[in-house]
Amino acid sequence: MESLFTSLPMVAKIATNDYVGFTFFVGCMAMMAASAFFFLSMNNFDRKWKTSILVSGLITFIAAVHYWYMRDYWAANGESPTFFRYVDWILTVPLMCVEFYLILKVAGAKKSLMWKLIILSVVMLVTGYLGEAVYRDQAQIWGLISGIAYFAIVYEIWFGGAKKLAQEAGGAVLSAHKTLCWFVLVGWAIYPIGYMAGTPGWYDGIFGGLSLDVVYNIGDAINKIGFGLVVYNLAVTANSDS
Ligand SMILES: *C/C=C(C)/C=C/C=C(C)/C=C/C1=C(C)CCCC1(C)C
Repeated sequence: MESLFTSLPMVAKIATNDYVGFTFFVGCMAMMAASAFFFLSMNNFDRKWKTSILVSGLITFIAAVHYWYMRDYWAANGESPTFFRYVDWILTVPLMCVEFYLILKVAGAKKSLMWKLIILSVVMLVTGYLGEAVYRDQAQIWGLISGIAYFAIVYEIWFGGAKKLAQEAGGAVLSAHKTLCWFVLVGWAIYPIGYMAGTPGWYDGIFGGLSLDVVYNIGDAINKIGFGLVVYNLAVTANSDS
């Protein structure tokens, strides 16, 4: 009997009160399901929207793979998988910036808009990583710099060039742009809460009791899958208009 068990791959147990492990597990499944949904529905749309749906699928697929590793890492070490987390973000957040560009292309969006958003997002994430993983003693300062880059993104899409383009496009594009703007303002604001929960600073008394990973996992599910569904909904609406 023993040989049977030793030849089976070991699967780590998930304790009933391990909320972090649970959200990694469910997050992984949700990202996989969302990817299948976006990829399989891609061909129902005009060429114009196909790329946008493809990018939605890529975002959830990249996340699914990282969640697979993060779930394992957590189960094996009981520590935050900070490295995998930020590798995931550095790939998926710029892709979300690409989504803004793709849907505004109908109104003549230029690549410079896309690069501006991508560079700001990279600054936001690299400084966040430095504060969370490298210079934890100075987490407040790095978090502040990251927050400034975040607000620059919010400003650009709510009031800057991206907003003008959305207004020129009007109709379904304008309403999808507005919804995505809300995702960035409210949905993305979940992340600094996770950061404050997991790093030392003046905010310890406020967010210290929360789990950084649970907060990040909730943020990812809302933002990655929700963002993709907004784009999907735009493609459905615009497809039936034309
Ligand atoms: C799919 C992943 C997404 C949408 C991740 C977004 C991450 C952020 C908006 C992170 C922002 C941060 C700050 C604004 C300050 C503290 C450090 C960060 C990196 C957690």
